[in-house]
Amino acid sequence: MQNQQKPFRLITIPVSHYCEKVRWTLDYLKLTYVEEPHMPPFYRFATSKVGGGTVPVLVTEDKVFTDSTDILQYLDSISPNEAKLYPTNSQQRQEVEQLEELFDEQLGTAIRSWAYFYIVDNNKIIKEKWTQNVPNFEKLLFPIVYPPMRSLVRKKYDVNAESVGQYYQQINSIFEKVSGLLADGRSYLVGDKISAADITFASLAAPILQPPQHPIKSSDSEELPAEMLSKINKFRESIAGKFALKLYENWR
Ligand SMILES: N[C@@H](CCC(=O)N[C@@H](CS)C(=O)NCC(=O)O)C(=O)O
Repeated sequence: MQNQQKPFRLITIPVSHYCEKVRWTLDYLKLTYVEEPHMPPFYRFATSKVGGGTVPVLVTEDKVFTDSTDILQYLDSISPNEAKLYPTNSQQRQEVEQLEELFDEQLGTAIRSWAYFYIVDNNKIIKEKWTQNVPNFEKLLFPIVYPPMRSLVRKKYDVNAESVGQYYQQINSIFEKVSGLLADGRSYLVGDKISAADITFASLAAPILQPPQHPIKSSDSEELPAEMLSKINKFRESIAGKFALKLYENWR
């Protein structure tokens, strides 16, 4: 049970897939929270004020959580048994945790670098992505702030023609692993109910699947480079892609 009086604070960059992982979990668990959406680099003022760095950051009355997995584990610890996203069976819990770590460390990062490669030079697309739901003054500053940040984004996320193929392969190999797990006809990645592994997979894969139920609007298909769009369509048609899209349809 949410044993605090006030709603949680969730500091986000709204389009961030790690933020979506936490937002979905809060919605799924029907916990009350207020999202504080910011654009890069303004989110830093909000997160550093509470001792954090990257987003998402969850602020409770007692504690600040600065990593999406720590946030999910905390939210799970205050949720009733029937809603838990981490199985009570220790073998299954370990499987969920291992998958969540794989998706966090290797899928979310690869998708971010791969996707930026196609759009980093397109100010219109980046503006649409970065400024959804953020305060107006941040939105107004986008044309000044983004051009000098572009090279930082490239550097920080290793966005370049040499690495893009390797990130594409990394995404494909995780999609193949997920498709393999689903080959026995199971409905969820671990056990017989939705878990943190499913929510993590679907939310981190969302940027390359563009589920219609996602709370942040996707780019219009016609705006995306043809090569990116054709690969997105392939991801959407894969077994793992269809699985994540179904999770969005049924649970988001
Ligand atoms: N392991 C972290 C990753 C979070 C993360 O990479 N957040 C990105 C947004 S997608 C971020 O804050 N980037 C800005 C930065 O690194 O300063 C988590 O799961 O919370």
